[in-house]
Amino acid sequence: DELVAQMGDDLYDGLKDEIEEAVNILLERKWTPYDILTKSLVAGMKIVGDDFRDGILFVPEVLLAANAMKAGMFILKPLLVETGAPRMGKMVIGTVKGDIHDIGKNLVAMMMEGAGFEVVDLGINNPVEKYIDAALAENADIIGMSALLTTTMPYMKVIIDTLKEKGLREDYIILCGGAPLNEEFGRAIGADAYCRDAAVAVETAKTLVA
Ligand code: B1M
Repeated sequence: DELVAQMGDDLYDGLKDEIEEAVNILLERKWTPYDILTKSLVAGMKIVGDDFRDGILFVPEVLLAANAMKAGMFILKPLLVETGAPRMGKMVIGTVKGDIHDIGKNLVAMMMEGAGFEVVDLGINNPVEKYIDAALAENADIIGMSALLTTTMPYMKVIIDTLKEKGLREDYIILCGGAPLNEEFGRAIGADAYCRDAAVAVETAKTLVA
């Protein structure tokens, strides 16, 4: 699709207005919000990520791309969330300490809400106390952790170990995700599951709360 290819270019160039316009056009063409997310925005961000890794793009450009992506997600959010699905349970989710990446976490939060979960978003750069205080105060069923850096992902184990120390570990379903993680890592830190993407997070949460 020509428009989707153009969106890839526009995301790469950080063109927020163009991304918003294209998302609206795809909606008019009856694309589902989920397809718009995954096939245009997430796919486009992958290219940005590859060129960031390879030193072709730098932080300022990637920030612009991220902002354009967020603008697109902002349009899709109410459509993903308003499904009238029955209430499934409550999740607190945040990006771990030292890490400010939030696009993937936001996407997971949106899709969880769309699936009927109540979501409390703790934002970025969360120390262990933030997770635990919120999980207790909100009477959450699920704790979700996101990390995008190899240097911040070990902090997830700190959170789980602290819950264990306090005798709270078994009170929550603990899900983790983020690009540098894998299933083995999830097992090693003692999470209930590693979730490859937002759709998997929803499916896993549904299975585990049941
Ligand atoms: Co950053 N960055 N970044 N960055 N950045 C990565 C992660 C990197 C892989 C880029 C690269 O080199 N290819 C690299 C990490 C390398 C490593 O750790 N080995 C990197 C780096 C190095 C950095 C800085 C250190 C750069 C610097 O300053 N020199 C710095 C760190 C800042 C910090 O956190 N302390 C930095 C900064 C930034 C920006 C601010 C410019 C920006 C973030 C903007 C924002 O988030 N508001 C940014 C971005 C955008 C990226 C890339 C390009 C894209 C991330 C993204 O949004 N992807 C990223 C490259 C990449 O990931 N390949 C990169 C789209 C998103 C939908 O996918 O987040 O994977 P993702 O989420 C998925 C799944 O992983 C999963 O579901 C989501 C949806 O399907 N998931 C979960 C995620 N969290 C989950 C939680 C769950 C379940 C599933 O809980 C239940």
